[in-house]
Amino acid sequence: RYETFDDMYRSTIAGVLSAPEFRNAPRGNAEIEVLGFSAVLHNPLARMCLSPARRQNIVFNYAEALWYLSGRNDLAFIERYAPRMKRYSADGKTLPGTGYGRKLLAFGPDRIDQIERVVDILLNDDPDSKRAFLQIFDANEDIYRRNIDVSCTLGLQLLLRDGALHMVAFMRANDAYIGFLSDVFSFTLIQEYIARRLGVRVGRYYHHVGSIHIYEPDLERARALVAERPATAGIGYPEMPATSPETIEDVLCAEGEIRKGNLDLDDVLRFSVPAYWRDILVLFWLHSRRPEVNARALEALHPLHRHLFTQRRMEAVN
Ligand code: 5HM
Repeated sequence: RYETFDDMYRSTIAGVLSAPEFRNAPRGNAEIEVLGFSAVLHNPLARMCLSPARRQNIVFNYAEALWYLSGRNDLAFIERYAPRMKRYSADGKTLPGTGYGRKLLAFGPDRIDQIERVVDILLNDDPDSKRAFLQIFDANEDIYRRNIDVSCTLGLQLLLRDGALHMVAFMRANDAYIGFLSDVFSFTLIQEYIARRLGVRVGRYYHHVGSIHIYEPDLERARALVAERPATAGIGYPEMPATSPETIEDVLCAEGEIRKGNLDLDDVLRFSVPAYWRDILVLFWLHSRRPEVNARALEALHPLHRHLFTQRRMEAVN
């Protein structure tokens, strides 16, 4: 059990490095691997990695979580924040496996909004339910080697217990150095969003993986990360306020305007969404103006966002 993701991340990587069960190369990619991995995160708001050796891309992390909540799976949205995602798109337009948003908000031919369904079940149908499950991987996916983009996440279960919303994530495969960081970030943000929709506390986050692994090219950086002295936070974590689907739509709409260059900093700072979401828009705005770093925008950020953004910028400069 871990209090923060920072601890969970470091210790998981150390575990895979020190006691790999297998060395193999699925689809030709050499890796070390552990099977049947599980861990529990007690504070899902502590979803950031503070390591100076890792320098998490916080702008991408929020963009990915919002991309999931947008219900879209288009490359255009996420490519702006992670140009390398293009490699996983077979048609150059969509990411049907990796773009979980479509699965979450418009699953299958009936376009089931799985998030609204679990909110409705836990609010109005059966708060004790064990069925509030957001299915992601599905049997219609082409799982032969020829497909470059198959969902790694099987699904996310929500359980409302003693007034707190717990999430249990099931993954068939997880890259402990790269994917783990962004997956836990996005999933716990979705957990927090659903908890706010229900008006309940955020509970624990359980992470279960069939194959957790580190790819050969990342081994050196993974070793450097575990050798480093653990970072101490000392800064509080941002806490999401009550958020409706309309607020998410407003945030996505503002992201679109920032993308088109239509908003200056004052427009963003005045934008009528709760401060938590405005902070994330400031991150997108800063990203849109790179390599320039606007001091006033930086100053407006939550201290943790400022720390992570600045730390990442240093890497870009170095
Ligand atoms: O061969 P396979 O489909 O498993 O290759 C995809 C790899 O991407 C996974 O094994 C995992 O290392 C990584 N991955 C991840 O960690 C991919 C996704 C996208 O669904 C993810 N986390 N969310």
